[in-house]
Amino acid sequence: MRHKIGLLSDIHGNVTALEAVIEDSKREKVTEYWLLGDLVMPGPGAAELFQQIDKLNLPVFVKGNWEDCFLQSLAGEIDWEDPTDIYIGKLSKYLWENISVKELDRIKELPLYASRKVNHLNFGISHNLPTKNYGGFLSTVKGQENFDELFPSEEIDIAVYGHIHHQMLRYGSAGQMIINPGAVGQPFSFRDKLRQDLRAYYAILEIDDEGLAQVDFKKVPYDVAKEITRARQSQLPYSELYQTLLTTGHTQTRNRMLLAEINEQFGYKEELQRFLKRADFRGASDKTQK
Ligand SMILES: [Mn+2]
Repeated sequence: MRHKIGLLSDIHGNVTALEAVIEDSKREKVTEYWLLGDLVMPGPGAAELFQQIDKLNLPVFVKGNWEDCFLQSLAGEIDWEDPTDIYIGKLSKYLWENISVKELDRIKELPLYASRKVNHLNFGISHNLPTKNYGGFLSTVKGQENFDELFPSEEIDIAVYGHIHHQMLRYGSAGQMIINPGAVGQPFSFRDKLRQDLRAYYAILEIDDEGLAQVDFKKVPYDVAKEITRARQSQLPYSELYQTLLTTGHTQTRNRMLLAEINEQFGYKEELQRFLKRADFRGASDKTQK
């Protein structure tokens, strides 16, 4: 049987990019989708992201590090001296306010790793490493031994992961394949000329009875101005930084000087401390509205 599988990763709250990719994938007659994590933040997308993915045949959804950052912020795991922690905390508050209990529970229940058999091929699917969804262990320049850790079992023929925001195809030491579809909502390259291509990236695997017939690395144009307007209208915190991200490809997550200035200007630290102290608040189970 012939399958066309859409690999979607690192949407990062960018609903407009996600919509464009879904539309393109329908034209391509994709039959199922695997979501490799980092669906949320720092973009304005919240409940709409779930509405979009719920329209898809989506048997795989693994948890990215930003999903964990969100849950950790809500659990109060914040270094109050770190402007980046406050930035992520404030974005987490925004997301919490704009999703339902059901969606929050869904994020909590996501697995780190999934495996699928398609025809005779075994796939291993993770955001980053099968047991660790964060860190730079699998960036493009790392050594072969790092990439071999994508294969926790001898059974796996093809490993699929996201996280590094680069489209990539390479091999494991035992001849296995490794495929990364790049980022839907936040494409990136260290190289200036390559980073100028800020379309929405994803990939399609075509699998037939003989094997992996085709890997199609795609880049889909989308309406960046519309996404920026969405961020403003949703009153997304740090929306000016989000605009910079969408138009230059540069994230400000680790620009602690700039984040400290914005946090100070809007009183985000105190606001977040008040929010997390609320008696009716503590993660999912106590959330009764929306
Ligand atoms: Mn990630």
